[in-house]
Amino acid sequence: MTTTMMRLRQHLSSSPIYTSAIARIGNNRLPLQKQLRTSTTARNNKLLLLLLVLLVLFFLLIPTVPPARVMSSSSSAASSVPFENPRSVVKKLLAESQPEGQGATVRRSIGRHELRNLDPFLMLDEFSVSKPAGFPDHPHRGFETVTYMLEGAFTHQDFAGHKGTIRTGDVQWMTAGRGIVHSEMPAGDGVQKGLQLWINLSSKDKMIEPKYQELQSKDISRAEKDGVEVRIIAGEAFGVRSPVYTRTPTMYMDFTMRPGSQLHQPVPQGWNAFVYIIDGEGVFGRETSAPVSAHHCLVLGPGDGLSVWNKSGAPLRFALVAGQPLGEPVVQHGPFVMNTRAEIQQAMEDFYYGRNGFERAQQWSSSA
Ligand code: FJE
Ligand code: FE
Repeated sequence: MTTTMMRLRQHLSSSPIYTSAIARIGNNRLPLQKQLRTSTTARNNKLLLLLLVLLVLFFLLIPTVPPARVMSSSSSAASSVPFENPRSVVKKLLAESQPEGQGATVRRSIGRHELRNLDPFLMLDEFSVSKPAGFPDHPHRGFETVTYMLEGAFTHQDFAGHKGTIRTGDVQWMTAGRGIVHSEMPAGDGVQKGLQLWINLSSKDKMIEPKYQELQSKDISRAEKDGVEVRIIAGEAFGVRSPVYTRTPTMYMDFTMRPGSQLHQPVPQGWNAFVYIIDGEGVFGRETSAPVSAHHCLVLGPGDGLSVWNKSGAPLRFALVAGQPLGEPVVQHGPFVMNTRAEIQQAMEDFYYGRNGFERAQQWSSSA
C-alpha cells in the first residue's frame, strides 16, 4: 500500500507539470500567493458566469430548435402547406357498384358497413341509371337529400305537387323534415349520373316543414385560381359563397384541378370531412402519399385544411364535403332517420296511416 503511494508520489514529482507548478508556488511568497488565489477566483467567477450564460442560452434555444427544423423540412418539400394542422387521409374506401331502387346501380361509400355514418352524413351514392330503372315512390323523414347531376337529367315528383327536372351541373337540396314522398327517375336517354348525399338533421329540425333549394348549373357559384376550378354547392371557397342555406352546417365543393396544379382549401376545425373522387387521380393530404383514383372515398382526419396535388397528366375532379357533427344518436330504418327507436316506430305508423306530415301519402302516386 504505502510503497505504491510512494511510487505514485515519486512519479508525480518527477512529472514536469507537477514540478513546475510546485516550483512556481514555492518561489512565490505569501502576498503573491494571495494575489494569485484572488486572481484565480476572479477567473473562476468569469468562467462560471460564461457557463451560466451558455446554460441560459441553451435552455432558451432548446424549445425553438425542433419547430424551426420542422418548418425548414416542410418548406424544403417544394411547396409548403399553409395549414397549422393539415388534414390527412385516415380511411380510404373504394365505392363498389351495388343494386338499389328499381333496376338502378349505385356506388355507395358512406352508408356501407365499413363506413356506417360520418356524422352528420348518412349516405353518399354515385348513381348511374338508365331508363326504365330509377327510384320510384318512396318516403323520407328526418334528414336532407342533396342530388347533384354529373351527366344527364333526373325528374323528381313529390306528393305535394312539387315537380322538376335537374340536368348536368344542377343541384336539388331537399330538406325532407317531417315527411316527403317522392319519385326520382331518369329523364334522358342513356346513362344519367350523379351524386346523392344524405345529411342528417338535428333533433330540433327533424320534424320541420319540407323545403327545396334548387340551383341550376348556371346559378352555381364558381371560382378559379392557379389551375383549380371550383363549383361551390355549399359553403365558401376562394372567397366565394354559395347561396344555399344549410340547416346542418355543411360545405360541399366540386373541384377540378388541371395537371400540375395544387390546392390548399381550409376546412372548419371540428367538422367531419371526406373527399369523393369523380374523375382522374390525385394526391391528398400529404404530398408524399400515393395517388388515389376515381370512385374512392377518403375520410379526412382532424385539422384546419386539405391540400391536394394533381401530379397526373389528366384533370382531377373530386367533391370535398364537410359538416358539423350533430353528436346525437342515429337510429335509421331505410328512409327514416330519427334519434330513438320509438321515433322510428312513430315514423312508420305516420307513413302507414298518413299522419304528421304524411297526410297526402295515401292518395298519391307519381305519374312516373
Ligand atoms: C331510398 C332505396 C333507394 N340512392 N341515389 C331505399 F334506392 C332509395 C333512393 C336512393 C337514391 C335516389 C337517387 Cl336519385 C340517387 C339514391 C338511394 O331513393 F331512399 C331508399 N330508402
Ligand atoms: Fe328519395
